[in-house]
Amino acid sequence: MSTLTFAEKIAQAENFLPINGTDYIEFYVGNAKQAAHYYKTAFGFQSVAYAGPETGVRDRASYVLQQGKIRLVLTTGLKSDSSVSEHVKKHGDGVKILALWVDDAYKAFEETTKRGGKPYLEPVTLTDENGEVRMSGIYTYGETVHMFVERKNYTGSFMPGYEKWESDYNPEDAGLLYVDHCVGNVDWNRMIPTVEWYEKVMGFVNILSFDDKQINTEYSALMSKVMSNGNGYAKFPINEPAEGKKKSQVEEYLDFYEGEGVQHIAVATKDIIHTVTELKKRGVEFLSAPPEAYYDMVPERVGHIDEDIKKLQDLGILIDHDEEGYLLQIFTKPVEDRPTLFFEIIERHGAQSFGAGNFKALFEALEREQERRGNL
Ligand code: TYF
Ligand code: FE
Repeated sequence: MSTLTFAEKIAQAENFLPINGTDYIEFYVGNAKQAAHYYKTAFGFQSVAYAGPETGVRDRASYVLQQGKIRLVLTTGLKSDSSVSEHVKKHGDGVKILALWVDDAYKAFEETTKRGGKPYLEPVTLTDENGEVRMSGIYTYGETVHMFVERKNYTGSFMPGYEKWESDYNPEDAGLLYVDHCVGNVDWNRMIPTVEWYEKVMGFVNILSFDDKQINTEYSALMSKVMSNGNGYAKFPINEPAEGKKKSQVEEYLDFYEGEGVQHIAVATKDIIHTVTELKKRGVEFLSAPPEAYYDMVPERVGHIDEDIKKLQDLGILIDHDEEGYLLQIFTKPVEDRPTLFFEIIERHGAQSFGAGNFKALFEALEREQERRGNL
């Protein structure tokens, strides 16, 4: 049992790859125009930029949305031979790129590829009248990519190649602020190699681990290790399926995504009651609430929290704590027809952990959905 705090653990990370945060998350989807409408209407994202045939891009169309510091890019292929269309044919809608904001995209590429990172994009400098953006990229698990984005003085809406997207339709935001963590699902026996890849290639450290004994409800067995960079601004838990009574939720994902990929994106809010109330009003579907007994136990299990437990219960929000504080979290159902990517909404009050005390309640709710799909 380690006695280091999270701050002490992440301080052990190497710093050959300074990261300032998540720059953007790019989804490859079947219909970017409609996906953009969904993320505006249901999640409260705002229109930022567009690239497509009108801006000189021939094979794809991309819509950039923003809420707080969270930037999403929704990209679709315009012909079946586009690499975007091929990705969507295999995986369905999903995350292609987890882009990290770095100080030096050329150095990021050099440092990571010399440690074994597989190139996706050689360093390039993109320029327009608003300045310069430098980018490079390497593959991580599956076909997923980490792009390194350097934007010291760029004043345009997103990056060269995109035009400002001014829309007459601007639903109010829902209080989402920043990306807290992005979770990857990897194949059987691939968690340890993936963790070692983050250590060696990216200089990350393992700050938390859950084995299949801890994460095993009746069916939903999995193992998980959380990787962090040196300032905690980039956190990537890695899940692997484990043997259980029936099919692991991670295995269901791998079957339907047809490979490894991003399982969930956790986005932070300062007022989860407001955020979740808004999202529900706008049609976002969440996993069902745990039973009454879960909420009866909260004072005993977690201690004092500032929020009204009754309100959290009405919304189905989960509560957990660690040595450093508490956290509130809730999970959407998958946002595609394939049971693949979903979102987590999280509000941290000191706690830097991931809600291990909620695993049982959470995974039982997940299993009810898995059962309804006939995949248990
Ligand atoms: O990111 C995490 O570790 C938590 C817990 O399928 C979690 O959000 C882990 C696995 C999973 C769903 C949530
Ligand atoms: Fe999470």
